[in-house]
Amino acid sequence: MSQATLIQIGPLAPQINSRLREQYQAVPLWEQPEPLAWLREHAQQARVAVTSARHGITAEAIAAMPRLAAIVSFGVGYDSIALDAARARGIQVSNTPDVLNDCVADLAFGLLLDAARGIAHGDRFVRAGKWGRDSFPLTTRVSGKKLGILGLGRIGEKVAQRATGFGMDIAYHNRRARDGAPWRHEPDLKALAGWADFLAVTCVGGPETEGLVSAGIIEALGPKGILVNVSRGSVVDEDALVAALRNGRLGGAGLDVFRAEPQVPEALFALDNVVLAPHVASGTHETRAAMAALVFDNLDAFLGTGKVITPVL
Ligand code: 8YV
Repeated sequence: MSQATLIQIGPLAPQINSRLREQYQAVPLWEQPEPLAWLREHAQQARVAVTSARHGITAEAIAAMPRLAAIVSFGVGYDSIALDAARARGIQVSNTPDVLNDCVADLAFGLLLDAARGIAHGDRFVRAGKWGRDSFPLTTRVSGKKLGILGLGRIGEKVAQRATGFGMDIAYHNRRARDGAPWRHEPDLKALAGWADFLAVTCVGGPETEGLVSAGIIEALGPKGILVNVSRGSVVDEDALVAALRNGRLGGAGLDVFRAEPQVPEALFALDNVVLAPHVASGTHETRAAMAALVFDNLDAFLGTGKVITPVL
């Protein structure tokens, strides 16, 4: 029975897949008809699993690899990785922080601008030949407005910096105020939503933030408010969001993430006050290359020294 030492959980970009296969003899788990059974039979010696924020890794898969010592993930989010199972076994987990901050913040700001100013809506209007026949509605000013940030981490901070250039008044909600952050900390998320014109969600995903943007928070943001989410769909009560957007209790939304990707609530397709993106905030050539480089740096560091360089655990 042949044994693999490096398992790749799910497909990444083709160049990454081939480099993993050729240089590290990685076995593509997704090509096995019964992945868990395959792991139990062929991954008893596996030391490393490579995955991504999208594919994650389950507690069952971890349990099926008794010698697993490192999980190297492509992406900053780790809500799809069974961290408790990894922690219990002392398995190192690495992600790709920092290298994507600028691009994620750029897209967050793009979604905000688009949802407020109707860029995609205007594009549809022009392409449909409506210019000259119908009038395009007035939109919402962005500069000088109030921006609330839910989760002032490394990405939230980049969003705040961009907002500074737009002359915005900025406040944020974290469980605790961040040392040295020049922006106002608001300990009550509902108060932040009630104050803000725009609420940008940039916190981590996972159980600690599940449903944080509830119906009540959406209500507080209100009929003129705009919600931007580049974090995880799980942070927002999606049913409440869709209902509020449909009946005008929320002004608009710019969304890069959804609860059950790639499924997007169909009710949103008909709404011109909503801008939809297919989870691409980090999806630029430059940032994806930097993320891939960090995956290989973590992999090489673990294989060479026994320690990953950007650990989550
Ligand atoms: C990734 C992401 O592109 O980094 C993350 O956590 O959500 C995205 O940047 C994607 O999920 C990688 O699988």
